[in-house]
Amino acid sequence: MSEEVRAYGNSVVEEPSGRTVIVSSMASDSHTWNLVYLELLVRELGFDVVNLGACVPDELLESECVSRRPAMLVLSSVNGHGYQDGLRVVQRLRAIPELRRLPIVIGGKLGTGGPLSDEQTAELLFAGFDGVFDEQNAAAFRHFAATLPGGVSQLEGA
Ligand code: B12
Repeated sequence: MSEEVRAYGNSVVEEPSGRTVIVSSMASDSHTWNLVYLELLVRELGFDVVNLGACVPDELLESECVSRRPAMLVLSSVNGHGYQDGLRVVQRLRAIPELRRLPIVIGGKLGTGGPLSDEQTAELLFAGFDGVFDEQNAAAFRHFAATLPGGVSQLEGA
């Protein structure tokens, strides 16, 4: 086994590989092609991807992040509830000590009235997101991901 393991509670978790990114929807959202798109995009950036799929319960997101210790968590929502779901989920994740420094971003169609307001975006960032990407802002997301350890820019520089 190449990765170090250590005890955590009643289970055994792997130390972060630095190359795995979790892509996920949140509990209310059943759309899936957005996740397929993100999985391909993140792979193109040089990462391995674990795609948790649609309608992911908060508890499953928490346990997957704690056990896999990914390089980043990418949340996607397009059903219009992303702002509310995102606020709830990121506060829960940030309350877990192991996940306080995990890069967490969200994107998609996050509100019901078009793009989020600057105030709503600021609230999501204040609640714990490292990036909030409107659906038209894939370039900014690519830039963010490429600066993470394990991303393509790091590999090219090696
Ligand atoms: C197919 C579809 C469905 C299917 C989904 C089937 C499936 N297996 O995915 C079904 C019928 C189940 C469905 C249901 C609903 N849907 Co629907 N659906 C669509 C539709 C027509 C296409 C979505 C799609 O697959 N797009 C293709 C993918 C690749 O594109 P995308 O999802 O837009 O994602 C892009 C960007 O948003 C961005 N992106 C997404 N996530 C992220 C994350 C990051 C980090 C970044 C950088 C970018 C990013 O990148 C992607 C590529 O550009 C859209 C309308 C449309 N034309 O977009 C409505 C749409 C998303 N649905 C909508 C709604 C309202 C619903 C329902 C609430 C309808 C209802 N009353 O029941 C339910 C919600 C169900 C639920 N619990 O979530 C609305 C959402 C409105 C909003 N956000 O304000 C839309 C926009 C339709 C509309 N114009 O009103 N839907």
